[in-house]
Amino acid sequence: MRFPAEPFRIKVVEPLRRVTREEREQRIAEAGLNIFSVPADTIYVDLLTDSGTSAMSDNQWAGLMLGDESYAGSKNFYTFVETVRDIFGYPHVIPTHQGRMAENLLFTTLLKKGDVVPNNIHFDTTRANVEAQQAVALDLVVDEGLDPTADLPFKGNLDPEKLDRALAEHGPERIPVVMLTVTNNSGGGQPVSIANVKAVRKVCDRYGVPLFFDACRFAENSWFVKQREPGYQDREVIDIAREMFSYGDGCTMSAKKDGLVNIGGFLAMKNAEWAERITNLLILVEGFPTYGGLAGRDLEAIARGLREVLNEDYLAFRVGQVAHLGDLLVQAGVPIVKPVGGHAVYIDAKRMLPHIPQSQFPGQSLVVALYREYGIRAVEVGSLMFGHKDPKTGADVFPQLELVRLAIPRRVYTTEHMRYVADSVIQLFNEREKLRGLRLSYEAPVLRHFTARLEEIGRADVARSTPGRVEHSATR
Ligand code: P70
Repeated sequence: MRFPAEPFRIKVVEPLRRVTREEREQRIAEAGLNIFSVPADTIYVDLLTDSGTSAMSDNQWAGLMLGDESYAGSKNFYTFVETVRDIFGYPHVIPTHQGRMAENLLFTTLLKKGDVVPNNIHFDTTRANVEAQQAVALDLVVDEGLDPTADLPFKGNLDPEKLDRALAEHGPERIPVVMLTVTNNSGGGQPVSIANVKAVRKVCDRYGVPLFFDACRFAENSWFVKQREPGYQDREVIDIAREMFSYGDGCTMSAKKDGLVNIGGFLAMKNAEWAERITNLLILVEGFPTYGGLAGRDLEAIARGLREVLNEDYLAFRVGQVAHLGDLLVQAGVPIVKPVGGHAVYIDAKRMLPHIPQSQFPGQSLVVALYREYGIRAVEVGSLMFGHKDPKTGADVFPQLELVRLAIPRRVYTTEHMRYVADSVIQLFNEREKLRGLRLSYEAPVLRHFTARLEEIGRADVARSTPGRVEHSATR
Protein backbone atom coordinates (compact mmCIF):
# COMPACT_ATOMS: atom_id res chain seq x y z
CA MET A 1 0.00 0.00 0.00
CA ARG A 2 1.52 3.27 -1.10
CA PHE A 3 -0.64 5.63 0.93
CA PRO A 4 -1.23 5.98 4.65
CA ALA A 5 -3.87 3.67 6.14
CA GLU A 6 -7.11 5.15 7.50
CA PRO A 7 -6.25 7.75 10.19
CA PHE A 8 -9.46 6.88 12.02
CA ARG A 9 -11.23 3.80 13.34
CA ILE A 10 -14.87 2.85 12.90
CA LYS A 11 -17.27 3.47 15.79
CA VAL A 12 -20.64 3.13 14.04
CA VAL A 13 -21.43 1.00 10.99
CA GLU A 14 -24.18 1.21 8.41
CA PRO A 15 -25.06 -2.29 7.14
CA LEU A 16 -25.49 -2.74 3.39
CA ARG A 17 -28.37 -4.83 2.01
CA ARG A 18 -27.71 -7.77 -0.33
CA VAL A 19 -29.28 -7.17 -3.71
CA THR A 20 -29.41 -9.61 -6.62
CA ARG A 21 -28.49 -8.74 -10.17
CA GLU A 22 -32.11 -9.43 -11.16
CA GLU A 23 -33.38 -6.82 -8.75
CA ARG A 24 -30.87 -4.28 -10.01
CA GLU A 25 -31.79 -5.04 -13.59
CA GLN A 26 -35.41 -4.31 -12.75
CA ARG A 27 -34.59 -1.18 -10.73
CA ILE A 28 -32.49 0.42 -13.45
CA ALA A 29 -35.12 -0.38 -16.08
CA GLU A 30 -37.82 1.23 -13.91
CA ALA A 31 -35.51 4.21 -13.45
CA GLY A 32 -35.39 4.81 -17.21
CA LEU A 33 -31.66 4.00 -17.11
CA ASN A 34 -31.16 7.07 -14.94
CA ILE A 35 -28.96 6.32 -11.95
CA PHE A 36 -30.40 9.27 -9.98
CA SER A 37 -33.77 7.45 -9.89
CA VAL A 38 -32.46 4.21 -8.38
CA PRO A 39 -33.18 3.59 -4.66
CA ALA A 40 -29.93 4.05 -2.73
CA ASP A 41 -30.47 0.92 -0.63
CA THR A 42 -30.06 -1.21 -3.74
CA ILE A 43 -26.50 0.06 -4.19
CA TYR A 44 -23.40 -1.62 -2.77
CA VAL A 45 -20.76 1.09 -3.31
CA ASP A 46 -22.31 4.50 -3.94
CA LEU A 47 -19.88 6.76 -5.80
CA LEU A 48 -22.54 9.08 -7.21
CA THR A 49 -21.08 12.02 -5.37
CA ASP A 50 -18.72 13.13 -2.64
CA SER A 51 -21.28 15.82 -1.81
CA GLY A 52 -23.18 15.51 1.46
CA THR A 53 -22.07 11.90 1.78
CA SER A 54 -19.20 12.30 4.27
CA ALA A 55 -19.05 10.43 7.54
CA MET A 56 -18.97 12.96 10.35
CA SER A 57 -16.51 12.50 13.20
CA ASP A 58 -17.38 11.87 16.85
CA ASN A 59 -16.35 15.49 17.41
CA GLN A 60 -18.90 16.71 14.86
CA TRP A 61 -21.64 14.48 16.27
CA ALA A 62 -20.85 15.84 19.72
CA GLY A 63 -21.17 19.32 18.23
CA LEU A 64 -24.70 18.53 17.08
CA MET A 65 -25.73 18.08 20.70
CA LEU A 66 -24.52 21.60 21.37
CA GLY A 67 -26.87 22.99 18.73
CA ASP A 68 -28.46 26.25 19.84
CA GLU A 69 -31.73 26.41 17.93
CA SER A 70 -32.57 30.00 18.76
CA TYR A 71 -34.22 31.69 15.81
CA ALA A 72 -31.81 34.62 16.01
CA GLY A 73 -28.25 34.89 17.32
CA SER A 74 -27.53 31.17 17.85
CA LYS A 75 -24.14 30.70 19.50
CA ASN A 76 -23.24 28.18 16.79
CA PHE A 77 -23.56 30.95 14.21
CA TYR A 78 -20.82 32.93 15.93
CA THR A 79 -18.50 29.89 16.06
CA PHE A 80 -19.25 29.26 12.38
CA VAL A 81 -18.52 32.89 11.37
CA GLU A 82 -15.33 32.94 13.41
CA THR A 83 -14.13 29.72 11.73
CA VAL A 84 -14.94 30.91 8.21
CA ARG A 85 -13.22 34.25 8.84
CA ASP A 86 -10.16 32.51 10.24
CA ILE A 87 -9.70 30.20 7.23
CA PHE A 88 -11.18 32.18 4.35
CA GLY A 89 -10.44 35.68 5.61
CA TYR A 90 -13.64 37.33 4.33
CA PRO A 91 -15.51 39.47 6.89
CA HIS A 92 -19.10 38.99 5.67
CA VAL A 93 -20.33 35.41 6.10
CA ILE A 94 -23.79 34.34 4.93
CA PRO A 95 -24.98 30.77 5.67
CA THR A 96 -27.05 28.94 3.03
CA HIS A 97 -28.57 25.49 2.97
CA GLN A 98 -26.15 24.34 0.27
CA GLY A 99 -23.75 25.57 -2.42
CA ARG A 100 -26.19 26.28 -5.21
CA MET A 101 -28.13 28.69 -3.02
CA ALA A 102 -24.91 30.62 -2.44
CA GLU A 103 -24.46 30.71 -6.23
CA ASN A 104 -28.06 31.71 -6.79
CA LEU A 105 -27.90 34.58 -4.29
CA LEU A 106 -24.61 35.85 -5.71
CA PHE A 107 -25.66 35.71 -9.35
CA THR A 108 -29.18 37.07 -8.73
CA THR A 109 -27.56 40.04 -7.02
CA LEU A 110 -24.69 40.69 -9.45
CA LEU A 111 -25.78 39.60 -12.92
CA LYS A 112 -28.04 41.11 -15.51
CA LYS A 113 -29.08 39.80 -18.90
CA GLY A 114 -26.18 39.52 -21.34
CA ASP A 115 -23.46 39.57 -18.67
CA VAL A 116 -20.58 37.11 -18.86
CA VAL A 117 -19.03 35.03 -16.06
CA PRO A 118 -15.61 33.46 -16.72
CA ASN A 119 -14.59 30.40 -14.68
CA ASN A 120 -12.01 27.65 -15.18
CA ILE A 121 -14.96 25.29 -15.79
CA HIS A 122 -18.43 25.93 -14.38
CA PHE A 123 -19.96 22.95 -12.65
CA ASP A 124 -23.53 22.10 -13.69
CA THR A 125 -25.39 24.04 -10.97
CA THR A 126 -23.06 27.03 -11.31
CA ARG A 127 -23.57 27.17 -15.06
CA ALA A 128 -27.35 26.77 -14.63
CA ASN A 129 -27.46 29.58 -12.06
CA VAL A 130 -25.50 31.91 -14.36
CA GLU A 131 -27.73 31.02 -17.30
CA ALA A 132 -30.88 31.46 -15.18
CA GLN A 133 -29.96 35.18 -15.13
CA GLN A 134 -29.69 35.07 -18.96
CA ALA A 135 -25.96 35.57 -18.61
CA VAL A 136 -23.22 33.58 -20.34
CA ALA A 137 -21.03 31.06 -18.48
CA LEU A 138 -17.58 31.07 -20.07
CA ASP A 139 -15.15 28.19 -19.44
CA LEU A 140 -11.54 29.36 -19.73
CA VAL A 141 -9.50 26.46 -18.36
CA VAL A 142 -5.97 26.02 -19.73
CA ASP A 143 -5.96 23.87 -22.90
CA GLU A 144 -4.28 20.93 -21.17
CA GLY A 145 -7.20 20.89 -18.70
CA LEU A 146 -9.32 19.42 -21.50
CA ASP A 147 -6.78 16.76 -22.44
CA PRO A 148 -7.42 13.67 -20.27
CA THR A 149 -3.99 12.28 -21.12
CA ALA A 150 -1.87 15.30 -20.17
CA ASP A 151 -0.31 14.26 -16.86
CA LEU A 152 0.39 17.74 -15.46
CA PRO A 153 0.21 19.06 -11.89
CA PHE A 154 -2.26 21.96 -12.20
CA LYS A 155 -4.73 21.20 -14.95
CA GLY A 156 -7.45 23.16 -13.15
CA ASN A 157 -5.74 26.48 -13.89
CA LEU A 158 -7.69 29.24 -15.59
CA ASP A 159 -5.82 30.55 -18.63
CA PRO A 160 -4.92 34.19 -17.82
CA GLU A 161 -4.53 35.03 -21.52
CA LYS A 162 -7.98 33.71 -22.35
CA LEU A 163 -9.33 35.73 -19.42
CA ASP A 164 -7.57 38.85 -20.67
CA ARG A 165 -9.08 38.37 -24.13
CA ALA A 166 -12.56 37.81 -22.68
CA LEU A 167 -12.31 40.97 -20.58
CA ALA A 168 -11.06 42.97 -23.56
CA GLU A 169 -13.78 41.58 -25.82
CA HIS A 170 -16.82 41.86 -23.53
CA GLY A 171 -15.59 44.78 -21.40
CA PRO A 172 -15.37 44.72 -17.60
CA GLU A 173 -18.84 46.33 -17.31
CA ARG A 174 -20.34 43.09 -18.62
CA ILE A 175 -18.21 40.86 -16.39
CA PRO A 176 -19.32 41.55 -12.79
CA VAL A 177 -17.26 38.68 -11.36
CA VAL A 178 -14.61 36.13 -12.34
CA MET A 179 -14.94 32.69 -10.69
CA LEU A 180 -12.28 30.09 -9.94
CA THR A 181 -13.42 26.57 -9.00
CA VAL A 182 -11.06 24.75 -6.62
CA THR A 183 -10.56 21.97 -7.39
CA ASN A 184 -11.92 22.02 -10.94
CA ASN A 185 -14.65 19.40 -10.67
CA SER A 186 -15.83 19.24 -14.30
CA GLY A 187 -12.24 18.94 -15.50
CA GLY A 188 -11.48 15.91 -13.32
CA GLY A 189 -11.03 17.36 -9.82
CA GLN A 190 -7.80 19.00 -10.91
CA PRO A 191 -6.16 21.63 -8.72
CA VAL A 192 -5.39 25.28 -9.37
CA SER A 193 -1.92 26.51 -8.41
CA ILE A 194 -1.31 29.56 -6.23
CA ALA A 195 0.78 30.99 -9.08
CA ASN A 196 -2.29 30.74 -11.29
CA VAL A 197 -4.53 32.36 -8.67
CA LYS A 198 -2.06 35.26 -8.54
CA ALA A 199 -1.95 35.54 -12.33
CA VAL A 200 -5.75 35.55 -12.55
CA ARG A 201 -5.90 38.18 -9.81
CA LYS A 202 -3.50 40.36 -11.80
CA VAL A 203 -5.74 40.25 -14.88
CA CYS A 204 -8.82 40.97 -12.73
CA ASP A 205 -7.03 43.96 -11.19
CA ARG A 206 -6.12 45.32 -14.60
CA TYR A 207 -9.82 45.52 -15.43
CA GLY A 208 -11.11 46.23 -11.91
CA VAL A 209 -13.18 43.03 -11.76
CA PRO A 210 -13.63 41.03 -8.52
CA LEU A 211 -12.52 37.42 -8.14
CA PHE A 212 -14.62 34.82 -6.31
CA PHE A 213 -13.76 31.21 -5.51
CA ASP A 214 -16.13 28.29 -5.86
CA ALA A 215 -14.43 26.84 -2.81
CA CYS A 216 -16.14 23.41 -2.41
CA ARG A 217 -12.90 21.42 -2.37
CA PHE A 218 -10.49 24.07 -1.10
CA ALA A 219 -8.68 21.74 1.34
CA GLU A 220 -7.95 19.13 -1.34
CA ASN A 221 -6.72 21.94 -3.62
CA SER A 222 -4.46 23.27 -0.85
CA TRP A 223 -3.10 19.77 -0.26
CA PHE A 224 -2.15 19.46 -3.94
CA VAL A 225 -0.41 22.84 -3.75
CA LYS A 226 1.64 21.55 -0.82
CA GLN A 227 2.53 18.37 -2.74
CA ARG A 228 3.15 19.89 -6.16
CA GLU A 229 3.90 23.61 -6.15
CA PRO A 230 7.51 24.67 -5.58
CA GLY A 231 7.92 26.66 -2.38
CA TYR A 232 4.89 25.24 -0.54
CA GLN A 233 6.26 21.90 0.76
CA ASP A 234 6.96 23.23 4.23
CA ARG A 235 3.82 25.33 4.57
CA GLU A 236 0.85 24.21 6.63
CA VAL A 237 -2.21 23.41 4.51
CA ILE A 238 -4.30 25.94 6.45
CA ASP A 239 -1.78 28.67 5.56
CA ILE A 240 -1.90 27.69 1.90
CA ALA A 241 -5.70 27.96 2.01
CA ARG A 242 -5.46 31.36 3.70
CA GLU A 243 -2.98 32.58 1.09
CA MET A 244 -5.18 31.37 -1.78
CA PHE A 245 -8.29 33.12 -0.45
CA SER A 246 -6.31 36.31 0.24
CA TYR A 247 -6.12 36.88 -3.54
CA GLY A 248 -9.93 36.76 -3.88
CA ASP A 249 -12.84 39.01 -2.97
CA GLY A 250 -15.11 36.26 -1.75
CA CYS A 251 -16.33 32.72 -2.26
CA THR A 252 -19.31 30.47 -2.63
CA MET A 253 -19.03 27.23 -0.71
CA SER A 254 -20.85 23.94 -0.62
CA ALA A 255 -19.94 22.64 2.84
CA LYS A 256 -21.23 19.25 1.65
CA LYS A 257 -17.74 18.62 0.26
CA ASP A 258 -14.78 19.95 2.23
CA GLY A 259 -17.05 21.05 5.09
CA LEU A 260 -17.40 17.32 5.91
CA VAL A 261 -21.15 17.66 6.55
CA ASN A 262 -24.32 16.27 5.02
CA ILE A 263 -25.93 19.64 4.36
CA GLY A 264 -24.85 23.29 4.34
CA GLY A 265 -23.06 26.02 2.52
CA PHE A 266 -22.19 29.69 2.65
CA LEU A 267 -21.19 32.83 0.89
CA ALA A 268 -18.36 34.96 2.22
CA MET A 269 -17.08 38.25 0.85
CA LYS A 270 -15.29 41.52 1.39
CA ASN A 271 -17.88 43.81 -0.21
CA ALA A 272 -20.26 45.11 2.51
CA GLU A 273 -22.79 46.51 0.06
CA TRP A 274 -23.15 43.21 -1.80
CA ALA A 275 -23.38 41.36 1.52
CA GLU A 276 -26.23 43.62 2.57
CA ARG A 277 -28.17 43.09 -0.65
CA ILE A 278 -27.61 39.33 -0.51
CA THR A 279 -28.65 39.20 3.15
CA ASN A 280 -31.93 40.91 2.31
CA LEU A 281 -32.54 38.32 -0.37
CA LEU A 282 -31.51 35.55 2.06
CA ILE A 283 -34.27 36.56 4.47
CA LEU A 284 -36.76 36.23 1.62
CA VAL A 285 -35.73 32.78 0.42
CA GLU A 286 -33.67 31.00 3.13
CA GLY A 287 -34.18 32.44 6.57
CA PHE A 288 -32.83 34.83 9.17
CA PRO A 289 -29.17 35.81 8.58
CA THR A 290 -27.88 33.88 11.60
CA TYR A 291 -29.09 30.51 10.27
CA GLY A 292 -29.75 30.88 6.53
CA GLY A 293 -31.71 27.69 5.94
CA LEU A 294 -29.75 25.56 8.43
CA ALA A 295 -30.26 24.41 12.00
CA GLY A 296 -27.90 25.73 14.68
CA ARG A 297 -26.45 22.23 15.04
CA ASP A 298 -25.63 22.17 11.31
CA LEU A 299 -23.61 25.37 11.69
CA GLU A 300 -21.66 23.76 14.54
CA ALA A 301 -20.95 20.64 12.46
CA ILE A 302 -19.69 22.79 9.56
CA ALA A 303 -17.43 24.82 11.85
CA ARG A 304 -15.89 21.62 13.19
CA GLY A 305 -15.72 20.01 9.74
CA LEU A 306 -13.84 22.96 8.25
CA ARG A 307 -11.11 22.50 10.87
CA GLU A 308 -10.93 18.71 10.54
CA VAL A 309 -10.68 18.77 6.76
CA LEU A 310 -7.40 20.69 7.01
CA ASN A 311 -5.80 17.93 9.10
CA GLU A 312 -2.84 16.74 7.03
CA ASP A 313 -3.06 13.08 8.07
CA TYR A 314 -6.65 13.11 6.91
CA LEU A 315 -5.73 14.76 3.58
CA ALA A 316 -2.83 12.38 2.93
CA PHE A 317 -5.18 9.43 3.38
CA ARG A 318 -8.06 11.01 1.52
CA VAL A 319 -6.20 12.03 -1.62
CA GLY A 320 -4.10 8.84 -1.38
CA GLN A 321 -7.17 6.59 -1.32
CA VAL A 322 -8.58 8.23 -4.44
CA ALA A 323 -5.19 7.97 -6.18
CA HIS A 324 -4.96 4.29 -5.20
CA LEU A 325 -8.21 3.50 -7.01
CA GLY A 326 -6.87 5.37 -10.03
CA ASP A 327 -3.59 3.42 -9.93
CA LEU A 328 -5.41 0.07 -9.90
CA LEU A 329 -7.36 1.08 -13.02
CA VAL A 330 -4.29 2.44 -14.83
CA GLN A 331 -2.39 -0.80 -14.15
CA ALA A 332 -5.17 -2.71 -15.95
CA GLY A 333 -5.13 -0.31 -18.91
CA VAL A 334 -8.45 1.45 -18.16
CA PRO A 335 -8.27 4.96 -19.64
CA ILE A 336 -8.76 7.56 -16.91
CA VAL A 337 -8.14 11.27 -16.57
CA LYS A 338 -4.58 11.82 -15.47
CA PRO A 339 -3.41 12.76 -12.98
CA VAL A 340 -6.09 11.47 -10.59
CA GLY A 341 -8.09 14.33 -9.04
CA GLY A 342 -8.70 15.04 -5.38
CA HIS A 343 -12.18 13.65 -4.86
CA ALA A 344 -12.80 11.26 -7.73
CA VAL A 345 -11.44 9.04 -10.45
CA TYR A 346 -12.77 9.97 -13.88
CA ILE A 347 -12.96 7.22 -16.48
CA ASP A 348 -12.49 8.48 -20.04
CA ALA A 349 -15.56 6.91 -21.64
CA LYS A 350 -14.66 8.27 -25.08
CA ARG A 351 -11.46 6.23 -25.11
CA MET A 352 -12.91 3.23 -23.29
CA LEU A 353 -15.93 2.88 -25.58
CA PRO A 354 -14.87 4.19 -29.01
CA HIS A 355 -17.58 2.06 -30.66
CA ILE A 356 -20.35 4.18 -29.07
CA PRO A 357 -20.68 7.66 -30.64
CA GLN A 358 -21.08 10.59 -28.24
CA SER A 359 -24.64 11.07 -29.49
CA GLN A 360 -25.43 7.68 -27.88
CA PHE A 361 -24.14 8.58 -24.41
CA PRO A 362 -21.19 6.19 -23.95
CA GLY A 363 -20.58 7.51 -20.41
CA GLN A 364 -24.13 6.79 -19.33
CA SER A 365 -23.95 3.35 -20.91
CA LEU A 366 -20.99 2.57 -18.63
CA VAL A 367 -22.82 4.00 -15.60
CA VAL A 368 -25.80 1.72 -16.27
CA ALA A 369 -23.58 -1.36 -16.65
CA LEU A 370 -21.65 -0.62 -13.43
CA TYR A 371 -24.89 -0.57 -11.48
CA ARG A 372 -26.55 -3.49 -13.21
CA GLU A 373 -23.58 -5.83 -13.03
CA TYR A 374 -21.83 -4.77 -9.82
CA GLY A 375 -24.13 -2.58 -7.73
CA ILE A 376 -21.81 0.40 -8.08
CA ARG A 377 -23.24 3.87 -8.68
CA ALA A 378 -21.12 6.31 -10.67
CA VAL A 379 -22.19 9.49 -12.47
CA GLU A 380 -21.84 10.58 -16.06
CA VAL A 381 -20.10 13.91 -16.63
CA GLY A 382 -20.37 14.17 -20.38
CA SER A 383 -22.93 14.32 -23.16
CA LEU A 384 -25.92 13.67 -20.88
CA MET A 385 -24.91 16.23 -18.27
CA PHE A 386 -23.60 18.92 -20.60
CA GLY A 387 -24.87 18.12 -24.11
CA HIS A 388 -27.46 20.55 -25.47
CA LYS A 389 -29.04 21.89 -28.63
CA ASP A 390 -27.43 24.92 -30.26
CA PRO A 391 -30.02 27.70 -29.75
CA LYS A 392 -29.42 29.04 -33.28
CA THR A 393 -29.05 25.92 -35.42
CA GLY A 394 -30.81 23.33 -33.22
CA ALA A 395 -27.86 20.98 -33.76
CA ASP A 396 -26.62 18.77 -30.91
CA VAL A 397 -23.56 20.17 -29.15
CA PHE A 398 -21.43 17.74 -27.11
CA PRO A 399 -18.80 18.57 -24.50
CA GLN A 400 -15.19 17.80 -25.32
CA LEU A 401 -14.87 15.46 -22.35
CA GLU A 402 -17.01 12.34 -21.97
CA LEU A 403 -16.29 11.11 -18.47
CA VAL A 404 -17.67 8.74 -15.87
CA ARG A 405 -16.92 9.93 -12.37
CA LEU A 406 -16.29 7.64 -9.43
CA ALA A 407 -16.59 10.18 -6.62
CA ILE A 408 -15.33 8.92 -3.28
CA PRO A 409 -17.30 9.99 -0.19
CA ARG A 410 -15.03 11.24 2.60
CA ARG A 411 -14.20 8.76 5.41
CA VAL A 412 -16.96 6.34 4.29
CA TYR A 413 -15.47 3.45 2.29
CA THR A 414 -12.50 1.26 3.09
CA THR A 415 -9.64 0.39 0.80
CA GLU A 416 -11.25 -3.04 0.29
CA HIS A 417 -14.27 -1.26 -1.19
CA MET A 418 -11.90 0.52 -3.56
CA ARG A 419 -10.50 -2.84 -4.67
CA TYR A 420 -13.99 -4.15 -5.33
CA VAL A 421 -14.71 -1.08 -7.47
CA ALA A 422 -11.44 -1.47 -9.36
CA ASP A 423 -12.07 -5.19 -10.05
CA SER A 424 -15.57 -4.41 -11.32
CA VAL A 425 -14.51 -1.60 -13.64
CA ILE A 426 -11.69 -3.77 -14.98
CA GLN A 427 -14.14 -6.60 -15.72
CA LEU A 428 -16.37 -4.23 -17.67
CA PHE A 429 -13.33 -2.84 -19.46
CA ASN A 430 -12.41 -6.35 -20.58
CA GLU A 431 -15.94 -6.81 -21.96
CA ARG A 432 -16.36 -3.27 -23.23
CA GLU A 433 -17.41 -4.16 -26.78
CA LYS A 434 -20.64 -5.58 -25.35
CA LEU A 435 -21.82 -2.21 -24.07
CA ARG A 436 -24.44 -0.52 -26.25
CA GLY A 437 -25.39 3.10 -26.91
CA LEU A 438 -28.45 4.80 -25.42
CA ARG A 439 -31.06 7.26 -26.65
CA LEU A 440 -33.09 9.81 -24.70
CA SER A 441 -36.81 9.24 -24.29
CA TYR A 442 -37.42 12.22 -21.96
CA GLU A 443 -35.41 15.34 -21.11
CA ALA A 444 -36.18 18.41 -18.96
CA PRO A 445 -35.22 21.87 -20.31
CA VAL A 446 -32.51 22.53 -17.64
CA LEU A 447 -30.17 20.20 -15.74
CA ARG A 448 -31.62 17.34 -17.75
CA HIS A 449 -29.34 14.62 -16.37
CA PHE A 450 -31.15 14.61 -13.02
CA THR A 451 -34.49 13.49 -14.47
CA ALA A 452 -33.79 12.22 -18.02
CA ARG A 453 -35.10 8.81 -19.15
CA LEU A 454 -33.19 6.69 -21.64
CA GLU A 455 -33.46 3.46 -23.63
CA GLU A 456 -30.79 1.03 -24.72
CA ILE A 457 -30.15 0.74 -28.44
CA GLY A 458 -29.86 -2.98 -29.34
CA ARG A 459 -29.66 -4.28 -25.77
CA ALA A 460 -26.93 -6.85 -25.08
CA ASP A 461 -26.53 -8.84 -21.90
CA VAL A 462 -23.14 -7.78 -20.67
CA ALA A 463 -21.21 -10.15 -18.46
CA ARG A 464 -24.26 -12.20 -17.50
CA SER A 465 -22.92 -15.40 -18.90
CA THR A 466 -19.25 -14.53 -18.95
CA PRO A 467 -17.09 -16.97 -17.00
CA GLY A 468 -14.60 -15.49 -14.59
CA ARG A 469 -16.47 -12.28 -13.81
CA VAL A 470 -16.10 -10.80 -10.34
CA GLU A 471 -18.58 -12.16 -7.87
CA HIS A 472 -19.04 -10.27 -4.64
CA SER A 473 -20.89 -11.93 -1.83
CA ALA A 474 -22.34 -8.66 -0.61
CA THR A 475 -24.14 -8.04 -3.87
CA ARG A 476 -25.21 -11.50 -4.91
C1 P70 B 1 -20.94 16.92 -7.13
C2 P70 B 1 -21.98 17.93 -6.69
C3 P70 B 1 -21.78 20.30 -6.41
C4 P70 B 1 -21.07 21.55 -6.65
C5 P70 B 1 -19.76 21.55 -7.17
C6 P70 B 1 -19.12 22.76 -7.44
C7 P70 B 1 -17.73 22.81 -7.97
C8 P70 B 1 -21.02 23.93 -6.69
C9 P70 B 1 -21.72 22.76 -6.41
C10 P70 B 1 -23.12 22.85 -5.84
C11 P70 B 1 -23.25 17.85 -7.48
C12 P70 B 1 -23.68 16.50 -7.90
C13 P70 B 1 -23.33 16.03 -9.14
C14 P70 B 1 -23.68 14.76 -9.53
C15 P70 B 1 -24.38 13.95 -8.67
C16 P70 B 1 -24.74 14.43 -7.43
C17 P70 B 1 -24.37 15.71 -7.03
N1 P70 B 1 -21.37 19.22 -6.87
N2 P70 B 1 -19.78 23.91 -7.21
O1 P70 B 1 -21.10 15.75 -6.83
O2 P70 B 1 -23.15 22.56 -4.49
O3 P70 B 1 -24.68 20.59 -4.26
O4 P70 B 1 -24.17 22.05 -2.30
O5 P70 B 1 -25.61 22.87 -4.14
O6 P70 B 1 -19.08 20.41 -7.39
O7 P70 B 1 -19.92 17.29 -7.75
P1 P70 B 1 -24.47 21.98 -3.76
